[in-house]
Amino acid sequence: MDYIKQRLFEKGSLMRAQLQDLLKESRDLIVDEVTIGNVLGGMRGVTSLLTVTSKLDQYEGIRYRGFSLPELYKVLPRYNTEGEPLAEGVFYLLLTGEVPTMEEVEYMRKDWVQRSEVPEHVFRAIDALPKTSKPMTRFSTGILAAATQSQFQKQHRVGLRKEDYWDSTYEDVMNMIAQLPVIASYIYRKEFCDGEVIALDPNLDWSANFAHMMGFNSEEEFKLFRMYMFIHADHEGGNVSAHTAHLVGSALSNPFYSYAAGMIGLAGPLHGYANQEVIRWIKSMYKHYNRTFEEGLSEEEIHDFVEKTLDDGNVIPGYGHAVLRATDPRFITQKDFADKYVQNDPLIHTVNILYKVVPAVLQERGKAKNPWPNVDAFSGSLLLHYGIKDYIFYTVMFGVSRALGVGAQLIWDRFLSLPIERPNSQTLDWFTEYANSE
Ligand code: NMX
Ligand code: MLT
Repeated sequence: MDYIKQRLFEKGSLMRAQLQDLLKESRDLIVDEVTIGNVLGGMRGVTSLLTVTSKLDQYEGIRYRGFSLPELYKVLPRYNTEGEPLAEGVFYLLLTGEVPTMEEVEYMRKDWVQRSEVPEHVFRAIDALPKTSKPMTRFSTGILAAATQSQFQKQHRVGLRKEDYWDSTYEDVMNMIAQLPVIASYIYRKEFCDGEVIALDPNLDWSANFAHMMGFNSEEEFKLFRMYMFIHADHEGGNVSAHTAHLVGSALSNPFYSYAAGMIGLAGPLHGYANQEVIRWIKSMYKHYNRTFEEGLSEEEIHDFVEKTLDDGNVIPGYGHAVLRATDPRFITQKDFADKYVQNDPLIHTVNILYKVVPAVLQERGKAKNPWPNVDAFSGSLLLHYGIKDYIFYTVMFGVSRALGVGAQLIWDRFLSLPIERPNSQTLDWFTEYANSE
Protein backbone atom coordinates (compact mmCIF):
# COMPACT_ATOMS: atom_id res chain seq x y z
CA MET A 1 0.00 0.00 0.00
CA ASP A 2 1.41 3.42 -0.89
CA TYR A 3 2.26 6.01 1.73
CA ILE A 4 -0.82 8.25 1.41
CA LYS A 5 -3.20 5.28 1.31
CA GLN A 6 -1.58 3.96 4.48
CA ARG A 7 -2.19 7.32 6.25
CA LEU A 8 -5.74 7.32 4.98
CA PHE A 9 -6.33 3.77 6.13
CA GLU A 10 -5.13 4.57 9.66
CA LYS A 11 -7.28 7.70 9.90
CA GLY A 12 -10.22 6.05 8.19
CA SER A 13 -10.28 3.09 10.52
CA LEU A 14 -10.58 5.46 13.50
CA MET A 15 -13.32 7.46 11.82
CA ARG A 16 -15.23 4.35 10.90
CA ALA A 17 -15.24 3.36 14.56
CA GLN A 18 -16.30 6.91 15.53
CA LEU A 19 -19.23 6.78 13.10
CA GLN A 20 -20.31 3.36 14.29
CA ASP A 21 -20.22 4.49 17.95
CA LEU A 22 -22.24 7.56 17.04
CA LEU A 23 -24.89 5.47 15.36
CA LYS A 24 -24.97 2.99 18.23
CA GLU A 25 -25.22 5.60 20.99
CA SER A 26 -27.12 8.46 19.35
CA ARG A 27 -28.99 7.24 16.27
CA ASP A 28 -32.26 8.86 17.42
CA LEU A 29 -30.85 12.17 18.61
CA ILE A 30 -32.55 15.09 16.81
CA VAL A 31 -30.09 17.44 15.07
CA ASP A 32 -32.54 19.76 13.32
CA GLU A 33 -36.18 20.38 12.61
CA VAL A 34 -37.68 20.71 9.13
CA THR A 35 -40.38 23.24 8.38
CA ILE A 36 -42.52 23.62 5.28
CA GLY A 37 -40.41 26.73 4.58
CA ASN A 38 -37.26 24.59 4.57
CA VAL A 39 -38.73 21.98 2.22
CA LEU A 40 -40.11 24.54 -0.22
CA GLY A 41 -37.03 26.75 0.18
CA GLY A 42 -34.42 24.41 -1.27
CA MET A 43 -33.68 22.77 2.11
CA ARG A 44 -31.83 25.92 3.10
CA GLY A 45 -30.48 25.73 6.64
CA VAL A 46 -31.32 22.05 7.23
CA THR A 47 -28.42 20.00 8.58
CA SER A 48 -28.72 16.75 6.67
CA LEU A 49 -25.35 15.82 5.18
CA LEU A 50 -22.07 14.47 6.50
CA THR A 51 -19.07 16.21 4.92
CA VAL A 52 -15.59 15.49 6.18
CA THR A 53 -13.48 17.84 4.08
CA SER A 54 -14.65 21.38 4.91
CA LYS A 55 -17.19 23.52 6.73
CA LEU A 56 -18.71 26.86 5.70
CA ASP A 57 -19.28 29.54 8.30
CA GLN A 58 -21.84 32.13 7.23
CA TYR A 59 -19.64 35.06 8.32
CA GLU A 60 -16.08 33.74 8.15
CA GLY A 61 -16.49 31.68 4.99
CA ILE A 62 -14.93 28.35 4.16
CA ARG A 63 -12.61 26.36 6.40
CA TYR A 64 -10.74 23.40 4.94
CA ARG A 65 -10.40 20.89 7.79
CA GLY A 66 -10.83 23.71 10.28
CA PHE A 67 -8.42 26.18 8.63
CA SER A 68 -9.69 29.47 7.19
CA LEU A 69 -8.18 30.70 3.91
CA PRO A 70 -5.79 33.19 5.62
CA GLU A 71 -4.71 30.42 8.01
CA LEU A 72 -4.13 28.07 5.09
CA TYR A 73 -1.76 30.61 3.56
CA LYS A 74 0.32 30.24 6.72
CA VAL A 75 0.25 26.46 7.12
CA LEU A 76 0.10 24.92 3.63
CA PRO A 77 3.34 24.32 1.69
CA ARG A 78 4.25 27.00 -0.84
CA TYR A 79 7.36 27.32 -2.98
CA ASN A 80 8.34 30.56 -1.23
CA THR A 81 6.91 33.10 1.22
CA GLU A 82 5.39 35.11 -1.63
CA GLY A 83 3.88 31.99 -3.16
CA GLU A 84 0.41 30.49 -3.18
CA PRO A 85 -0.62 27.18 -1.54
CA LEU A 86 -0.03 24.18 -3.80
CA ALA A 87 -3.05 22.13 -4.89
CA GLU A 88 -1.28 18.90 -3.97
CA GLY A 89 -1.14 20.16 -0.37
CA VAL A 90 -4.76 21.34 -0.47
CA PHE A 91 -5.88 17.87 -1.56
CA TYR A 92 -3.65 16.13 1.00
CA LEU A 93 -5.20 18.25 3.75
CA LEU A 94 -8.80 17.81 2.53
CA LEU A 95 -8.26 14.07 2.27
CA THR A 96 -6.27 13.23 5.38
CA GLY A 97 -7.05 16.16 7.67
CA GLU A 98 -3.31 16.66 8.15
CA VAL A 99 -1.18 19.57 7.03
CA PRO A 100 1.39 18.03 4.69
CA THR A 101 5.11 18.70 4.63
CA MET A 102 6.76 19.85 1.40
CA GLU A 103 8.05 16.28 0.96
CA GLU A 104 4.49 14.94 1.10
CA VAL A 105 3.37 17.56 -1.41
CA GLU A 106 6.21 16.51 -3.69
CA TYR A 107 5.19 12.87 -3.32
CA MET A 108 1.64 13.75 -4.36
CA ARG A 109 2.89 15.93 -7.23
CA LYS A 110 5.00 13.12 -8.69
CA ASP A 111 2.18 10.63 -8.22
CA TRP A 112 -0.23 12.88 -10.15
CA VAL A 113 2.32 13.40 -12.95
CA GLN A 114 2.57 9.62 -13.30
CA ARG A 115 -1.18 9.25 -13.44
CA SER A 116 -1.75 12.08 -15.93
CA GLU A 117 -1.95 10.15 -19.20
CA VAL A 118 -5.45 10.55 -20.62
CA PRO A 119 -6.83 7.70 -22.79
CA GLU A 120 -6.90 8.78 -26.43
CA HIS A 121 -10.62 8.09 -26.86
CA VAL A 122 -11.39 10.88 -24.36
CA PHE A 123 -10.10 13.44 -26.85
CA ARG A 124 -11.97 11.76 -29.68
CA ALA A 125 -15.20 11.93 -27.66
CA ILE A 126 -14.66 15.66 -27.09
CA ASP A 127 -13.82 16.21 -30.77
CA ALA A 128 -16.99 14.38 -31.83
CA LEU A 129 -19.20 17.08 -30.28
CA PRO A 130 -20.64 19.75 -32.58
CA LYS A 131 -19.01 23.19 -32.77
CA THR A 132 -21.92 24.69 -30.87
CA SER A 133 -21.10 22.63 -27.74
CA LYS A 134 -20.21 24.72 -24.71
CA PRO A 135 -16.93 24.11 -22.82
CA MET A 136 -18.81 22.56 -19.87
CA THR A 137 -20.49 20.09 -22.27
CA ARG A 138 -17.08 19.15 -23.63
CA PHE A 139 -15.57 18.94 -20.15
CA SER A 140 -18.28 16.70 -18.67
CA THR A 141 -18.25 14.54 -21.82
CA GLY A 142 -14.48 14.14 -21.46
CA ILE A 143 -14.82 13.12 -17.81
CA LEU A 144 -17.54 10.58 -18.65
CA ALA A 145 -15.42 9.16 -21.46
CA ALA A 146 -12.51 8.84 -19.02
CA ALA A 147 -14.68 6.56 -16.84
CA THR A 148 -13.61 3.56 -18.93
CA GLN A 149 -10.58 3.51 -16.60
CA SER A 150 -12.64 3.16 -13.45
CA GLN A 151 -11.09 0.55 -11.20
CA PHE A 152 -13.95 0.86 -8.74
CA GLN A 153 -16.49 -0.08 -11.39
CA LYS A 154 -14.47 -3.07 -12.59
CA GLN A 155 -13.79 -4.38 -9.11
CA HIS A 156 -17.33 -3.83 -7.94
CA ARG A 157 -18.61 -5.94 -10.81
CA VAL A 158 -16.40 -8.87 -9.96
CA GLY A 159 -17.35 -8.60 -6.30
CA LEU A 160 -15.81 -6.30 -3.72
CA ARG A 161 -16.32 -6.13 0.04
CA LYS A 162 -17.96 -2.90 1.19
CA GLU A 163 -15.07 -2.04 3.52
CA ASP A 164 -12.71 -2.16 0.53
CA TYR A 165 -14.69 0.22 -1.72
CA TRP A 166 -12.52 3.16 -0.70
CA ASP A 167 -9.33 1.67 -2.13
CA SER A 168 -10.32 1.59 -5.81
CA THR A 169 -12.30 4.83 -5.29
CA TYR A 170 -9.02 6.40 -4.17
CA GLU A 171 -7.27 5.11 -7.32
CA ASP A 172 -10.05 6.51 -9.53
CA VAL A 173 -10.07 9.90 -7.80
CA MET A 174 -6.29 10.22 -7.99
CA ASN A 175 -6.24 9.28 -11.69
CA MET A 176 -9.13 11.62 -12.43
CA ILE A 177 -7.61 14.62 -10.63
CA ALA A 178 -4.27 14.01 -12.35
CA GLN A 179 -5.92 13.99 -15.78
CA LEU A 180 -8.36 16.90 -15.43
CA PRO A 181 -5.93 19.73 -16.30
CA VAL A 182 -4.94 17.76 -19.42
CA ILE A 183 -8.58 17.37 -20.47
CA ALA A 184 -9.51 20.97 -19.64
CA SER A 185 -6.49 22.51 -21.35
CA TYR A 186 -7.13 20.34 -24.43
CA ILE A 187 -10.60 21.90 -24.67
CA TYR A 188 -9.14 25.38 -24.20
CA ARG A 189 -6.39 24.96 -26.79
CA LYS A 190 -8.74 23.41 -29.36
CA GLU A 191 -11.58 25.83 -28.89
CA PHE A 192 -9.91 29.14 -28.15
CA CYS A 193 -6.31 28.90 -29.39
CA ASP A 194 -4.48 27.57 -32.44
CA GLY A 195 -5.54 24.00 -31.62
CA GLU A 196 -1.99 22.93 -30.84
CA VAL A 197 -1.90 20.86 -27.68
CA ILE A 198 0.86 21.58 -25.14
CA ALA A 199 2.33 18.60 -23.30
CA LEU A 200 2.39 18.38 -19.52
CA ASP A 201 5.68 19.40 -17.90
CA PRO A 202 6.66 16.68 -15.41
CA ASN A 203 8.56 19.21 -13.30
CA LEU A 204 5.63 21.53 -12.61
CA ASP A 205 2.99 21.32 -9.90
CA TRP A 206 -0.62 20.52 -10.82
CA SER A 207 -1.91 24.13 -10.95
CA ALA A 208 1.13 25.52 -12.79
CA ASN A 209 0.88 22.63 -15.24
CA PHE A 210 -2.72 23.57 -15.96
CA ALA A 211 -1.54 27.12 -16.74
CA HIS A 212 1.35 25.79 -18.82
CA MET A 213 -0.86 23.46 -20.87
CA MET A 214 -3.29 26.32 -21.52
CA GLY A 215 -0.34 28.37 -22.79
CA PHE A 216 0.49 30.56 -19.77
CA ASN A 217 4.04 30.27 -18.53
CA SER A 218 5.10 33.22 -16.37
CA GLU A 219 5.70 32.83 -12.61
CA GLU A 220 2.89 35.32 -11.97
CA GLU A 221 0.47 33.29 -14.10
CA PHE A 222 1.47 30.15 -12.19
CA LYS A 223 0.70 32.04 -8.97
CA LEU A 224 -2.70 33.06 -10.32
CA PHE A 225 -3.59 29.46 -11.18
CA ARG A 226 -2.36 28.18 -7.79
CA MET A 227 -4.46 30.77 -5.98
CA TYR A 228 -7.51 30.07 -8.16
CA MET A 229 -7.27 26.26 -7.70
CA PHE A 230 -6.75 26.71 -3.96
CA ILE A 231 -9.78 28.90 -3.25
CA HIS A 232 -12.34 27.04 -5.41
CA ALA A 233 -11.46 23.55 -4.17
CA ASP A 234 -14.25 22.97 -1.66
CA HIS A 235 -17.28 24.64 -0.09
CA GLU A 236 -18.70 22.02 2.29
CA GLY A 237 -21.22 19.45 1.05
CA GLY A 238 -24.46 21.30 0.33
CA ASN A 239 -23.52 23.32 -2.76
CA VAL A 240 -24.98 21.95 -5.98
CA SER A 241 -21.76 20.47 -7.45
CA ALA A 242 -20.55 18.79 -4.26
CA HIS A 243 -24.00 17.61 -3.26
CA THR A 244 -24.71 16.18 -6.72
CA ALA A 245 -21.41 14.30 -6.83
CA HIS A 246 -22.08 12.90 -3.36
CA LEU A 247 -25.65 11.93 -4.26
CA VAL A 248 -24.69 10.19 -7.50
CA GLY A 249 -21.77 8.51 -5.73
CA SER A 250 -24.17 7.19 -3.10
CA ALA A 251 -25.69 4.95 -5.81
CA LEU A 252 -22.15 3.52 -6.20
CA SER A 253 -21.76 5.20 -9.57
CA ASN A 254 -18.01 5.42 -10.16
CA PRO A 255 -16.08 8.63 -9.24
CA PHE A 256 -15.87 9.78 -12.88
CA TYR A 257 -19.67 9.59 -13.24
CA SER A 258 -20.23 11.21 -9.85
CA TYR A 259 -17.90 14.12 -10.45
CA ALA A 260 -19.19 14.60 -14.04
CA ALA A 261 -22.71 14.86 -12.61
CA GLY A 262 -21.46 17.51 -10.18
CA MET A 263 -19.95 19.43 -13.09
CA ILE A 264 -23.27 19.51 -14.89
CA GLY A 265 -24.69 21.14 -11.75
CA LEU A 266 -21.80 23.58 -11.64
CA ALA A 267 -22.73 24.67 -15.17
CA GLY A 268 -25.93 26.36 -13.92
CA PRO A 269 -26.20 30.20 -13.85
CA LEU A 270 -26.95 30.29 -10.12
CA HIS A 271 -23.80 28.26 -9.40
CA GLY A 272 -20.47 28.10 -11.29
CA TYR A 273 -21.72 29.66 -14.51
CA ALA A 274 -22.01 32.92 -12.56
CA ASN A 275 -18.27 33.54 -13.07
CA GLN A 276 -18.91 33.86 -16.83
CA GLU A 277 -22.09 35.76 -16.26
CA VAL A 278 -20.30 38.48 -14.25
CA ILE A 279 -18.07 39.33 -17.21
CA ARG A 280 -20.90 39.06 -19.74
CA TRP A 281 -22.99 41.40 -17.57
CA ILE A 282 -20.18 43.95 -17.07
CA LYS A 283 -19.59 43.94 -20.83
CA SER A 284 -23.30 44.51 -21.41
CA MET A 285 -23.10 47.48 -19.02
CA TYR A 286 -20.30 49.05 -21.08
CA LYS A 287 -22.25 48.33 -24.26
CA HIS A 288 -25.32 49.98 -22.76
CA TYR A 289 -23.32 53.19 -22.21
CA ASN A 290 -21.43 52.71 -25.50
CA ARG A 291 -18.13 53.01 -23.63
CA THR A 292 -14.84 51.04 -23.64
CA PHE A 293 -13.23 49.66 -20.46
CA GLU A 294 -10.45 52.24 -20.91
CA GLU A 295 -12.98 55.09 -21.05
CA GLY A 296 -14.51 53.76 -17.83
CA LEU A 297 -17.84 54.43 -16.12
CA SER A 298 -18.67 56.65 -13.19
CA GLU A 299 -19.94 55.28 -9.89
CA GLU A 300 -23.29 56.88 -10.66
CA GLU A 301 -23.57 55.21 -14.07
CA ILE A 302 -22.70 51.84 -12.55
CA HIS A 303 -25.26 52.41 -9.80
CA ASP A 304 -27.97 53.16 -12.37
CA PHE A 305 -27.17 50.03 -14.37
CA VAL A 306 -27.38 47.88 -11.23
CA GLU A 307 -30.83 49.37 -10.53
CA LYS A 308 -31.85 48.77 -14.15
CA THR A 309 -30.71 45.13 -14.01
CA LEU A 310 -32.86 44.57 -10.94
CA ASP A 311 -35.81 46.49 -12.41
CA ASP A 312 -35.60 44.21 -15.47
CA GLY A 313 -36.07 41.25 -13.13
CA ASN A 314 -32.50 39.92 -13.30
CA VAL A 315 -30.07 39.01 -10.54
CA ILE A 316 -26.74 40.75 -10.08
CA PRO A 317 -24.28 37.97 -10.90
CA GLY A 318 -21.52 37.41 -8.34
CA TYR A 319 -23.62 38.78 -5.47
CA GLY A 320 -25.62 36.91 -2.86
CA HIS A 321 -25.16 33.45 -1.42
CA ALA A 322 -27.30 30.65 -0.02
CA VAL A 323 -25.21 30.39 3.17
CA LEU A 324 -22.75 33.29 3.40
CA ARG A 325 -23.88 36.49 5.09
CA ALA A 326 -20.71 38.53 4.57
CA THR A 327 -18.20 39.20 1.80
CA ASP A 328 -16.85 35.85 0.63
CA PRO A 329 -13.22 35.50 1.82
CA ARG A 330 -12.50 34.01 -1.61
CA PHE A 331 -13.46 37.43 -3.06
CA ILE A 332 -11.03 39.07 -0.61
CA THR A 333 -8.21 36.65 -1.49
CA GLN A 334 -8.59 37.54 -5.16
CA LYS A 335 -8.86 41.25 -4.41
CA ASP A 336 -5.63 41.03 -2.36
CA PHE A 337 -3.96 39.20 -5.26
CA ALA A 338 -5.06 41.94 -7.67
CA ASP A 339 -3.94 44.69 -5.27
CA LYS A 340 -0.53 43.03 -5.08
CA TYR A 341 0.10 42.15 -8.70
CA VAL A 342 -2.18 44.20 -10.95
CA GLN A 343 -1.91 47.93 -11.55
CA ASN A 344 -4.46 50.06 -13.36
CA ASP A 345 -6.71 47.44 -14.87
CA PRO A 346 -9.97 49.17 -15.90
CA LEU A 347 -12.10 46.02 -15.55
CA ILE A 348 -10.76 45.28 -12.06
CA HIS A 349 -11.42 48.94 -11.24
CA THR A 350 -15.04 48.42 -12.32
CA VAL A 351 -15.29 45.29 -10.15
CA ASN A 352 -14.05 47.36 -7.21
CA ILE A 353 -16.67 50.07 -7.87
CA LEU A 354 -19.36 47.38 -8.04
CA TYR A 355 -18.22 46.22 -4.58
CA LYS A 356 -18.95 49.76 -3.34
CA VAL A 357 -22.28 50.07 -5.12
CA VAL A 358 -24.08 46.71 -5.26
CA PRO A 359 -24.38 45.76 -1.56
CA ALA A 360 -26.12 49.05 -0.72
CA VAL A 361 -28.58 48.67 -3.61
CA LEU A 362 -29.39 45.06 -2.71
CA GLN A 363 -29.79 46.04 0.94
CA GLU A 364 -32.14 48.85 0.00
CA ARG A 365 -34.26 46.48 -2.13
CA GLY A 366 -34.41 44.16 0.88
CA LYS A 367 -34.90 40.93 -1.05
CA ALA A 368 -31.52 39.19 -1.19
CA LYS A 369 -30.56 37.74 2.19
CA ASN A 370 -26.91 38.36 1.45
CA PRO A 371 -26.01 41.56 -0.41
CA TRP A 372 -22.27 40.81 -0.43
CA PRO A 373 -20.08 39.50 -3.25
CA ASN A 374 -19.27 35.81 -3.66
CA VAL A 375 -16.21 34.21 -5.27
CA ASP A 376 -17.50 34.77 -8.81
CA ALA A 377 -17.68 38.56 -8.50
CA PHE A 378 -13.90 38.83 -8.80
CA SER A 379 -12.51 35.78 -10.58
CA GLY A 380 -13.35 36.67 -14.17
CA SER A 381 -11.72 40.09 -14.03
CA LEU A 382 -8.43 38.56 -12.89
CA LEU A 383 -8.52 35.78 -15.50
CA LEU A 384 -9.27 38.34 -18.19
CA HIS A 385 -6.44 40.55 -17.00
CA TYR A 386 -3.98 37.68 -17.48
CA GLY A 387 -5.25 37.04 -21.01
CA ILE A 388 -7.88 34.32 -20.61
CA LYS A 389 -10.35 36.26 -22.69
CA ASP A 390 -12.84 33.52 -23.53
CA TYR A 391 -14.96 33.77 -20.43
CA ILE A 392 -17.21 30.87 -21.38
CA PHE A 393 -14.26 28.70 -20.30
CA TYR A 394 -14.17 30.04 -16.72
CA THR A 395 -16.60 27.49 -15.28
CA VAL A 396 -14.33 24.67 -16.50
CA MET A 397 -11.51 26.18 -14.43
CA PHE A 398 -13.78 26.33 -11.38
CA GLY A 399 -14.69 22.70 -12.07
CA VAL A 400 -11.10 21.46 -12.28
CA SER A 401 -10.44 22.94 -8.84
CA ARG A 402 -13.67 21.57 -7.33
CA ALA A 403 -12.45 18.01 -8.07
CA LEU A 404 -10.08 18.36 -5.11
CA GLY A 405 -12.88 18.66 -2.56
CA VAL A 406 -15.47 16.50 -4.28
CA GLY A 407 -12.89 13.77 -4.96
CA ALA A 408 -11.60 13.69 -1.37
CA GLN A 409 -15.18 13.51 -0.08
CA LEU A 410 -16.08 10.65 -2.45
CA ILE A 411 -13.24 8.61 -0.96
CA TRP A 412 -14.60 9.31 2.53
CA ASP A 413 -18.16 8.47 1.46
CA ARG A 414 -16.94 5.01 0.48
CA PHE A 415 -14.65 4.65 3.50
CA LEU A 416 -17.48 5.39 5.87
CA SER A 417 -19.87 3.21 3.82
CA LEU A 418 -22.41 6.02 3.63
CA PRO A 419 -25.66 4.59 2.25
CA ILE A 420 -27.60 5.46 -0.87
CA GLU A 421 -29.19 8.90 -0.36
CA ARG A 422 -32.96 8.68 -0.52
CA PRO A 423 -35.02 11.32 1.33
CA ASN A 424 -38.82 11.21 1.30
CA SER A 425 -40.89 13.49 -0.88
CA GLN A 426 -44.55 14.50 -0.55
CA THR A 427 -47.12 16.01 -2.88
CA LEU A 428 -48.31 19.61 -2.65
CA ASP A 429 -51.71 18.33 -1.50
CA TRP A 430 -50.02 16.41 1.29
CA PHE A 431 -48.27 19.55 2.52
CA THR A 432 -51.49 21.58 2.27
CA GLU A 433 -53.53 18.99 4.12
CA TYR A 434 -50.79 18.64 6.73
CA ALA A 435 -50.75 22.43 7.24
CA ASN A 436 -54.56 22.56 7.52
CA SER A 437 -54.60 19.74 10.02
CA GLU A 438 -52.23 21.50 12.43
N1 NMX B 1 -29.38 39.89 -7.32
C1 NMX B 1 -30.72 40.06 -7.30
N2 NMX B 1 -31.55 39.35 -6.53
C2 NMX B 1 -31.00 38.44 -5.73
C3 NMX B 1 -29.62 38.21 -5.67
C4 NMX B 1 -28.80 38.97 -6.53
N3 NMX B 1 -27.48 38.79 -6.61
N4 NMX B 1 -29.36 37.24 -4.77
C5 NMX B 1 -30.55 36.85 -4.29
N5 NMX B 1 -31.54 37.57 -4.88
C6 NMX B 1 -32.98 37.40 -4.74
C7 NMX B 1 -33.35 35.97 -5.12
O1 NMX B 1 -33.42 35.82 -6.53
C8 NMX B 1 -34.64 35.78 -4.39
O2 NMX B 1 -35.65 36.41 -5.13
P1 NMX B 1 -37.11 35.73 -5.31
O3 NMX B 1 -37.67 35.69 -3.93
O4 NMX B 1 -37.84 36.65 -6.23
O5 NMX B 1 -36.88 34.35 -5.89
C9 NMX B 1 -34.43 36.57 -3.10
O6 NMX B 1 -33.36 37.50 -3.37
C10 NMX B 1 -34.03 35.70 -1.93
O7 NMX B 1 -32.93 34.91 -2.30
P2 NMX B 1 -31.80 34.50 -1.23
O8 NMX B 1 -32.45 33.64 -0.21
O9 NMX B 1 -31.05 35.68 -0.77
O10 NMX B 1 -30.78 33.67 -2.13
P3 NMX B 1 -30.80 32.12 -2.47
O11 NMX B 1 -30.18 31.38 -1.33
O12 NMX B 1 -32.14 31.67 -2.92
O13 NMX B 1 -29.84 32.07 -3.75
C11 NMX B 1 -27.93 32.65 -5.01
C12 NMX B 1 -28.44 32.23 -3.64
C13 NMX B 1 -26.42 32.61 -5.00
C14 NMX B 1 -28.42 31.64 -6.04
C15 NMX B 1 -28.44 34.09 -5.32
O14 NMX B 1 -27.88 34.98 -4.40
C16 NMX B 1 -28.12 34.54 -6.74
O15 NMX B 1 -28.89 34.25 -7.66
N6 NMX B 1 -26.94 35.25 -6.95
C17 NMX B 1 -26.53 35.62 -8.28
C18 NMX B 1 -25.91 34.44 -8.99
C19 NMX B 1 -24.57 34.08 -8.40
O16 NMX B 1 -23.71 34.91 -8.14
N7 NMX B 1 -24.34 32.76 -8.17
C20 NMX B 1 -23.04 32.28 -7.73
C21 NMX B 1 -23.03 31.66 -6.32
C22 NMX B 1 -21.66 31.23 -5.95
N8 NMX B 1 -21.20 30.09 -6.75
O17 NMX B 1 -20.13 30.13 -7.27
O18 NMX B 1 -21.90 29.08 -6.86
C1 MLT C 1 -19.59 27.15 -4.06
O1 MLT C 1 -18.38 27.43 -4.02
O2 MLT C 1 -19.98 25.98 -4.19
C2 MLT C 1 -20.59 28.26 -4.07
O3 MLT C 1 -20.18 29.33 -3.27
C3 MLT C 1 -22.01 27.83 -3.83
C4 MLT C 1 -22.37 27.34 -2.47
O4 MLT C 1 -21.56 27.16 -1.57
O5 MLT C 1 -23.60 27.12 -2.29
